[in-house]
Amino acid sequence: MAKKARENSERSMDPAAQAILIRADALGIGTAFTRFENMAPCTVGSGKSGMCCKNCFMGPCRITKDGQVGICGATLETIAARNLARAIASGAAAHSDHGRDLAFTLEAVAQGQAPGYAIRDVGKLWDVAQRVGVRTEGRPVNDVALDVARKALGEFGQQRGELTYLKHAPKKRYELWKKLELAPRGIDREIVDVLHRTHMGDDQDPVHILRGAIRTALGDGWGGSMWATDISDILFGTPSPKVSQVNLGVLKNNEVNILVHGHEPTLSEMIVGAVQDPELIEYAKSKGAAGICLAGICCTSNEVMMRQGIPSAGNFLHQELAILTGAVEAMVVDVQCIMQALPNLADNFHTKVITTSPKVKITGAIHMQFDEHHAMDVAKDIVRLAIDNYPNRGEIMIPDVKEDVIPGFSHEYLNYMLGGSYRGSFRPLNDAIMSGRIRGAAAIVGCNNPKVTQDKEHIDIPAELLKNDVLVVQTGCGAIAAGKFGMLLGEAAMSMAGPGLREVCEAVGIPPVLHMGSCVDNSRILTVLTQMATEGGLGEDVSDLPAVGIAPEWMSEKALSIGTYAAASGAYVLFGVESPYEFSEEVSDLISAGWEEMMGGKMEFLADPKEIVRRSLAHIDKKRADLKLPAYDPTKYGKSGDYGLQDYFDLPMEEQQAMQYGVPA
Ligand code: NFS
Ligand code: SF4
Repeated sequence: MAKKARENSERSMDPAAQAILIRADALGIGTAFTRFENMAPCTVGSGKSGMCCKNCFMGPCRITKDGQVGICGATLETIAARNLARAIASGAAAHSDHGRDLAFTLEAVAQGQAPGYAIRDVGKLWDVAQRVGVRTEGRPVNDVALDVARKALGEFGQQRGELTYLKHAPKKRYELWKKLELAPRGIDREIVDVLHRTHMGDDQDPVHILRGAIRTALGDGWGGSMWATDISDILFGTPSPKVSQVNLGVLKNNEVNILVHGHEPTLSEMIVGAVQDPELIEYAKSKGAAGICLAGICCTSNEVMMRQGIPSAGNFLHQELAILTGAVEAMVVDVQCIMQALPNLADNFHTKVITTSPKVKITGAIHMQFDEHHAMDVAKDIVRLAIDNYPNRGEIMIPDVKEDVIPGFSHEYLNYMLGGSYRGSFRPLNDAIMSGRIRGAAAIVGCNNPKVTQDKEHIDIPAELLKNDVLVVQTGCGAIAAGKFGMLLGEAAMSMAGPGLREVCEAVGIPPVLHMGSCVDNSRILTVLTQMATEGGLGEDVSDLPAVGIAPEWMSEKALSIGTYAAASGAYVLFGVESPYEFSEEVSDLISAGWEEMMGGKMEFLADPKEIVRRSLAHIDKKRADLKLPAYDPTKYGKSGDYGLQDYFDLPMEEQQAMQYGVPA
């Protein structure tokens, strides 16, 4: 039986989304929101009342009772652990393969075979080279870049030894990984290892299976993702704060609208260049458009927003809504998080969906294969096709909803911001935490999921944490959600943060929610946590820090890989929505209490956002106490959080929107 159709306000808390969902209903067009409501629930697959194994074709085996086993005899625990391990391997593969492609691009650039690209951040190249043991003194930039690219490529196919970046974790953490034999040997090798050991008839000890999965996830966080971030910075520049805008209102009613959606910055950066080509702008005008508007969706959007200030049309659940405006000439996609629904949906309008990755084709989409050796040519062809499509536009409806944002807080920029260019440092941040002005820190990351109201938990959870003087960093679709609701602006410190946090934000000149990039950029958070842990005063390992990680609306396998490497790095990670592994008490305990005992970090799944906040604050306070820091006292720095928008989220939805967007309730 299908679930019940929901009110639009239950589907999304974003007024832009709500407006488009009304339009979708009027046009009789389905979206992920309605498909979710029409989907017959599978209780076994959701983890609530059973567990399903499809690892061999004697099955599928559905385990719905205690003590029941699969045809091969596999227990509930083994099946749950194998399912989790496979999801982690898939997520790690996606992130890491993204990193590999960037390494190939860097190699081609260094060899002069990728016209249009350049090493834009030589400082970062030097920094990375030194970190991975590539000699720099007196060498030409391209030689160093080639060695760095090959060093990176080598780490994917490495068979023995360990990944280079592991040594940049706090010393205690690195030693723990060595002791527990969790240090990944090579990025690809660990992914293959998990796929092998979860094949029918292999590893059948849940603890042991998940150790393999931890090693794979560490190969993502401290390998594939970290390389992806570093090489992106080398090629396209290390992010620093930019002014930009977020939400569907960034689309223009009289310009050619092109959306880049997916993950890798390689093609989207070229499209950023192509849309500025005077010839193409003239061409757009010849078709009756006033110009060309480029915007992003999902993590590609984060990549080009934090480096080039390109606006974001929205996060994961906005991909269909953007097409439903009728105002998008082309949606250009590469890899990951691209709904197969797009080409069919686009058939209702004039929008062209263009796939570009050699790995991704979608029936009904136009394929224009991207190749870093001719990147600008491909980018210009795509822009031309979008322009040619402009005259085919029908009736459009762009919600007048957008918000200013200041994204781009890289680890490097935070150092500069806190200590200046001579004495880049985390000292002021650590001091603020030690004195109790800042109670602790939270990284809020991850997707949208139609199982919960779009963006609601991405906003409610940080709002509550800010009130409690917790500094928040965000990445991925969560960061875009925060942007939509004004949290990525300095003003948010005044209206939403507790007095201690507000004082720090004002002194340093930062928003209380820092946009740190895309999901592969969670590696930046690892670097930040490492520096906080080694700066002095907050212990000596990530597990000592008064900090948490939260994925409130997660949906992708990548999120599980991120959660696992964060936990294995010492963090307490809380997932919202629901637990796919709930039916196995043993595995649920293993990844929480079991992992905490083993490595000081853990993962928990909690459907109730209030409980997520409660446990986050309790964890932060416990870590403060363990560090012998003064207990957090909300009254110490003035009146705590009883001004401005602090009661904002207790208001009914219409009144929140009235305050946020100035529209009458
Ligand atoms: Ni992250 Fe980025 Fe968004 Fe989720 Fe998908 S875009 S890699 S997986 S949906 S946050
Ligand atoms: Fe069933 Fe075992 Fe095959 Fe899984 S591996 S489908 S539990 S027989």
